[in-house]
Amino acid sequence: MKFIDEIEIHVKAGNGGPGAVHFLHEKYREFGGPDGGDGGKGGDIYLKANSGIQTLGHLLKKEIYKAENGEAGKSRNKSGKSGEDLILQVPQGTVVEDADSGEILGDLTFPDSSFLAVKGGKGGLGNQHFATSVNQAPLHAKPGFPGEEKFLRLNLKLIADAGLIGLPNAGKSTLLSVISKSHPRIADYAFTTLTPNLGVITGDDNRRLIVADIPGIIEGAHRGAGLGLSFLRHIERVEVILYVLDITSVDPAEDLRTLQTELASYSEALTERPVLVLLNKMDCIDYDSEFAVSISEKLKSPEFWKKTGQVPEFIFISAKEKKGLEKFYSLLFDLFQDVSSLAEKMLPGWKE
Ligand SMILES: Nc1nc2c(ncn2[C@@H]2O[C@H](COP(=O)(O)OP(=O)(O)OP(=O)(O)O)[C@@H](O)[C@H]2O)c(=O)[nH]1
Ligand SMILES: [Mg+2]
Repeated sequence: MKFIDEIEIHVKAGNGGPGAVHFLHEKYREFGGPDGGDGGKGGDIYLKANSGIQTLGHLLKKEIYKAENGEAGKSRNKSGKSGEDLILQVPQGTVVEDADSGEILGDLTFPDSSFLAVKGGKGGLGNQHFATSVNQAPLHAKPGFPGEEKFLRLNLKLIADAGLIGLPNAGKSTLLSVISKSHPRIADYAFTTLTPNLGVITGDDNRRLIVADIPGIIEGAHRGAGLGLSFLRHIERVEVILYVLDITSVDPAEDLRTLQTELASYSEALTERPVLVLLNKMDCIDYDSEFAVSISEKLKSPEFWKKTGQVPEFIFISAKEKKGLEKFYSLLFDLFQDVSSLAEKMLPGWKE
């Protein structure tokens, strides 16, 4: 199924059924009173978070989603059957907006959370209600009320604790594949990853963190270069940013600057999150080479970080050879000491 993370849907709840006009006919009682029952209520439409679904693509199938109408009232004061509710399954992390006003209506982040999108109309009253002392045989009943109708914009924001941010080819997907059971596509060319991947890291004490791997970001991404920045929505809610740099690049520190600038142009708030810097592909150079030392010096200097005001930890790793990962885990889990991991709230409902 194609990964679709933003769609608009048209939803229409069921109409209420009409009330009935009916009179009691019984043996020996030819002119019994009015006994027309009420119409049934129209079905509601709910959106429900389902951890087994990863995209909104399946909702592109229909032009309009309609819940069932209520049935008409019956004789003998019997109400019509209510229309059945319609439940649309969406991935966890779906944000619901009114497409016309832009108002945020709901956020389906928690497992099995559900949201009443449109309400079915009430059924009309049957003629049983309209008998009066002057009119004991009312010939009218009420029609049902129409069901609500809305255009909704659904926006998927994946749920993750930490997000991998890097230029294309830095090794983000390779890293995700070695720290979790996730199997993202990995290749030696830019923009291998076209849609986000999630993986779960399990720490020594069995604490878990969800890590998101997203497509690579290049200079000018905020103006649409490369794959643009829209994928950053998937890390909007992460607690920690993990910058992945390729140590074999001409100037990894400059790469980091590019990433910071792009991130800031998407959301200043994102740049205020705690950061870890991962210098990947260390199997390709010596730790004590002049180059490695000069990068370390740069990343240690408060001058480099003066905009954010915090000098983050950085670690040399090799995703390919699984080196430096222990230190990475310990620093990462340390950052989550005071914040609760979303994974803890989401799992076990969430499937890797
Ligand atoms: N030598 C070496 N190569 C690595 C390492 N990590 C990743 N690679 C290689 O770098 C290339 C790119 O890796 P990916 O994991 O696809 O990179 P990515 O950052 O996900 O790239 P995009 O999805 O295009 O943004 C692949 O050929 C990997 O095998 C590493 O630690 N050492
Ligand atoms: Mg990738």
